[in-house]
Amino acid sequence: MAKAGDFVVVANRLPVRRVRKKGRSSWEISPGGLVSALTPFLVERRGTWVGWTGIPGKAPAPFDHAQIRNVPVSLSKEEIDDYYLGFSNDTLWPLYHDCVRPPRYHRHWWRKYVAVNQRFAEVTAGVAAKGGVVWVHDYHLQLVPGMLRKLRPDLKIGFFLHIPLPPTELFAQLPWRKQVLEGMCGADLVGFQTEGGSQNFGRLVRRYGVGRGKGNHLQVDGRTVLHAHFPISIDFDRFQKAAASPETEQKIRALRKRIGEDRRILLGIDRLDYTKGIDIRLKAYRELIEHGHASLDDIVMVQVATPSRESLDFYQQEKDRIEQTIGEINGSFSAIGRVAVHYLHKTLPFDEMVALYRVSDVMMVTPLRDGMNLVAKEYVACHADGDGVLVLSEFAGAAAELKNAIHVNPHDTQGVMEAIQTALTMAPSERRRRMRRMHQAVAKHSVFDWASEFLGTLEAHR
Ligand code: GDG
Repeated sequence: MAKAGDFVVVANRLPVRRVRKKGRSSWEISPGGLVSALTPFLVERRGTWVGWTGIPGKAPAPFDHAQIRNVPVSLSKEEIDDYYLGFSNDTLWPLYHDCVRPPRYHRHWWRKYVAVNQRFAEVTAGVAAKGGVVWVHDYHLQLVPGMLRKLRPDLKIGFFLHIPLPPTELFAQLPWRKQVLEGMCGADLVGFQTEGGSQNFGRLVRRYGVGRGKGNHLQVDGRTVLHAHFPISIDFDRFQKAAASPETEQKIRALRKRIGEDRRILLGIDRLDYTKGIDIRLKAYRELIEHGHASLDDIVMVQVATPSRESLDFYQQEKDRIEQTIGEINGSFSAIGRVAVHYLHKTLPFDEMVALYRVSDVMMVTPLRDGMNLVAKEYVACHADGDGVLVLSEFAGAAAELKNAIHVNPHDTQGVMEAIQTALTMAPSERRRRMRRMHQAVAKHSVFDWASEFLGTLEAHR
């Protein structure tokens, strides 16, 4: 029988967040793909989750919530600035996304990144059972596998990077590149979203002399480190069911009434992040109208941009730029009662997001670089009807699986505009054929398959 500490997940954030209702505060599950993917495994194995609560200061004592043991790690205000906002989101995030913004390198950020990773490793070492399995997540915690291996060589350690790993030419910029690779190589299994990410890792480890070997097996300090790609997915049934519910039908009718029965809807849903290419699709949309390729009597755009990392300059600038562009488009082309772009800067409730996915005729996913992009898969899962067209950047990890999307190069505005035109004029039979194929592909590989494939490979590793 499973005992406490046999299975430990380590991520920057805990799966719960503190909420205040009627003057009383309590813990609530944070909605999100990773939490729902791992919950069944955690419950079955009496699992533990190590992470930050989201609140600065001293960490509360470990507690149980929804059958999962939560072990909080403390972060001070200064550590949030340097480890989280600084090194994780202003150094690694832009560097790993093809330097679409210049990464900033500061030694004091790095020092805090090391210190916080060490704390996560120590807390984890204190709760993992002998011979237990530990799964570490994402770019915030790349040093944890190496640190944990030193503290607890008996553990089986897996690491998964949710964002892309760039090629040598870019990764080489990082002043602490060798330490980061050594940290990741503390794991027995290192997982990536795409084959390209996994290949980049192998090359980098060999290039900087951290390990040797061919193919996906690296020899590091007398151990074998396996690296491979495990494309993440979604809780397909949840989206499919929600999309087919009578409540969604009702919401769709209400949306249609407000937006216009005959106008085709072009949708974007993203975190407001400069990697997501929101500006690109706006530019393409603007040109489409400006050059008379489409009329606002027939089309309308809806862009949901959920607030994200707003204290960082690049995010603030991106928000200003997007809002200015939308203002200009609406100012130039809208008429009373016929808006060109509906813009929502907020996080929508799940059921409203699903209704938008269902009602939209064209989904625009145009990131400059994206680890996977779950929005693309969610849209497809909501279209069991076989309708709807997905315009998808070739630089999103999802492009490898969603081959029947209209692929675009997001650096090519003309190409994006033509792709939207193609989507709008595609014959219904072709549209359905493509969507059905993508729907089958996503149905075949849910986020639960992703987690069990990763854990199965980790447990089989010797
Ligand atoms: C990182 C990687 C990788 C968005 N707006 C609303 C809302 N969302 C939900 C979506 C989706 C999630 O947020 C966004 O996931 P993405 O995958 O698109 O992007 P990142 O946040 O950048 O995620 C990415 C992912 O990790 C997983 O490994 O795919 O490449 O960058 O699930 O549904 N949810 C609700 N309201 C909104 O307004 N309820």
